[in-house]
Amino acid sequence: PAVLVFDSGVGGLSVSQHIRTLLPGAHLNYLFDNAGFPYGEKSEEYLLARSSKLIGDYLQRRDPHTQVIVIACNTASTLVLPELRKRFRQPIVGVVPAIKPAAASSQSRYIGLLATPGTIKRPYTRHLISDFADGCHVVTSGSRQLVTLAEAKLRGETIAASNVRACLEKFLLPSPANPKPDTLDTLVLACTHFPLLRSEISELLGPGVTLMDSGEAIARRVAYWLIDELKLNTDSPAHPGSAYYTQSDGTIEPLRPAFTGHGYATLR
Ligand code: DGN
Repeated sequence: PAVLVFDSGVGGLSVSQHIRTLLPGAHLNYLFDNAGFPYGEKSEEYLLARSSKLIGDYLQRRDPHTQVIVIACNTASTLVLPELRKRFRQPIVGVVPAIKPAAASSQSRYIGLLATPGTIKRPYTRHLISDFADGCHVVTSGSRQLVTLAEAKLRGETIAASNVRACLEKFLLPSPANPKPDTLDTLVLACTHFPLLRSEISELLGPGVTLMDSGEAIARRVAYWLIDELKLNTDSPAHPGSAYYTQSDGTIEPLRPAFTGHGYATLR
């Protein structure tokens, strides 16, 4: 069964890895909008039009048999899911900040939310916090730079700890929004690029802070939609899948060689 994973860049790879682990027999394709990257501060109109066009064209020209579409990008998901669900018949799985599980597991009732500036300012995210933070104090921070660092890491570049640290200052230093930084025990990684920097982030925040993302929950949701097919296909071998990139006019091109979902090398 074919699953399309969509992101602006390599962030969706963090989600793809969870899907591959849970569903090794699934046929996983990857579409990344490198020409539209980064999504973090794009206008809502742009993101809506761009994601609908790309996914529509992909389904029409590349793989009409796609069974599940994963919007592996918080910045897009917190905005475009209702519109995409209206337009396409396939189930659409989105990724949104893991505020609810973070609030459920925080002992100190003091949590952080790290995302792109776009995700932080969305009404959707504000409602998630007011409805599901369950009385926890929530420190939020939007970072564009950390997305760039994740892309650089997957290109094989060395990432300086001081650069990652600069992106985490809001959680490390006291301020009116974060009066007691030492109390923070859970950080939500609400951008799919950020789990790619999990070890660097964890090193800086220390072992007392649990990092939470939505990758596993997304994989379980994809499995829910594919369960019948997978029952019929339990022995099917892992499929290499294909990756596609974009040109600025929105044309979709296949990447060669085939996408294996591990590392940036195949995504250039
Ligand atoms: N990976 C995307 C997200 O989860 O929000 C955004 C990255 C970007 O394009 N800025």
